Amino acid sequence: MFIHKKLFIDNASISLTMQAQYIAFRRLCLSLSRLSALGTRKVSVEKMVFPGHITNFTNKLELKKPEENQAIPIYRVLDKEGVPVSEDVEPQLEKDYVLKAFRTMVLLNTMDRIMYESQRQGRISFYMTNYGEEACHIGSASALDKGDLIYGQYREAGVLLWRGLTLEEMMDQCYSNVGDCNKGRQMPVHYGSRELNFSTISSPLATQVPIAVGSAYSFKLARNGQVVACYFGEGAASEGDTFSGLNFAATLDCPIIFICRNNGYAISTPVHEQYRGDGVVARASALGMVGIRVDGNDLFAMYNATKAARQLCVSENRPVLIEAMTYRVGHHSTSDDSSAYRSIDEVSYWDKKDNPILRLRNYLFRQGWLNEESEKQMRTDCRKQVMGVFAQSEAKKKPNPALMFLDVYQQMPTRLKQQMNATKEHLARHGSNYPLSAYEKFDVSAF
Ligand SMILES: Cc1ncc(C[n+]2csc(CCOP(=O)(O)OP(=O)(O)O)c2C)c(N)n1
Repeated sequence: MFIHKKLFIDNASISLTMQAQYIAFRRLCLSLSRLSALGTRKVSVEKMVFPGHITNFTNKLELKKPEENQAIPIYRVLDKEGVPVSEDVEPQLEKDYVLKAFRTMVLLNTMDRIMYESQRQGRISFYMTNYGEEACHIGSASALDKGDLIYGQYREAGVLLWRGLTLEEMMDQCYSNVGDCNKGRQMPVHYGSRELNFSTISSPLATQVPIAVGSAYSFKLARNGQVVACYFGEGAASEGDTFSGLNFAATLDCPIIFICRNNGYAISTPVHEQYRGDGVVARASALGMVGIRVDGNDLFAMYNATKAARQLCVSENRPVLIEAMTYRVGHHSTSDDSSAYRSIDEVSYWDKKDNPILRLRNYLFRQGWLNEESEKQMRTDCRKQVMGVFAQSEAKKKPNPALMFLDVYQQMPTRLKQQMNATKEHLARHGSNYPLSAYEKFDVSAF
């Protein structure tokens, strides 16, 4: 017979095994504002029945309907005209920062237009634009620390641009030329940068989420004061990996900010076919995580929310989920024609009436920090800059084809070496059938 040591809490006695669960769950309960009153309430024997749960019994048969909960509101600082929504939330950010943010948004938009056209002309194989999501990227990225590690999905080029990835590095990646960080191996827009702490993007949706949590856990153990930021779309949020990642982050108390870009569509799938609940942020409290829904078209709101989330992550080792409400103004990718599944009027509203770049532009004009002339100059400069780099990237050769055999493993296995040598011999005999002039020399001497 086992005799459990007893712990007495307000007349209730629970076993030691339950004690640990009790403490963990009580901490969680205390953190949720709607349950905060429990902190002072007496816990009776009847309440402590099931491991890890503290709540009342009820004799009222009530099926909980989610529609009875109020939808979580959207935090915003500027309205869609670029006017602060109230005097108390007047953005406190400095002129230099705001102008730099605006310029980065315009630069991203300019690059998108040129690269999109480039794909239409068959100069690159694929492209994905960031139209409509510029403030979501720049607002969040600018609130992070340089040492924070970022995992992205594929539609976060603005985050990289803000971090300092050069236009040249981006275009080289899209052209899969010698300057490409992936050595020409991945599709366009799959950027990455070790120097900028941005983990290389890969296509399978949501796989970055649990990996990002692992990194955040290692940051926690290292106590390095850094956080991880992990971006994903609301479509990717339906993947099993997203649930696993969020749940691990919550139970392991990881310093990670999840930034879900809810842009209304996952290719042709609208959100009403993606989920039935209150979007993605409602899942935060279900998992014991802090959450906030933000107007993703509002640079200031994104900045403030990310900054606050970061502070909480660092000071309390708690994950935060930010749901950024935005709209995918462009097609999903160059392989998509979105007019097949959504109206031109709908797109036009978000492009012309509630657009993050226009909103910030209006704010800057009102502040007297930008005018017609300086804006025109800025746009001309951005275009010149993009076109200059574009021409350079296009002129560069493709990488040494032998590189396709490198980095499969850290050390090249014998069989792979044999395949590489066989390819070399094959090209020596049949090279005229391949576009070798566009490539650097097939060279195996380096490895
Ligand atoms: C595991 C997996 N399933 C399906 C796909 C195909 N796919 C690529 S993008 C995409 C839609 C993703 O939508 P969302 O996460 O909302 O991001 P958005 O494109 O709107 O930015 C799908 C289904 C994939 N890449 N990986």
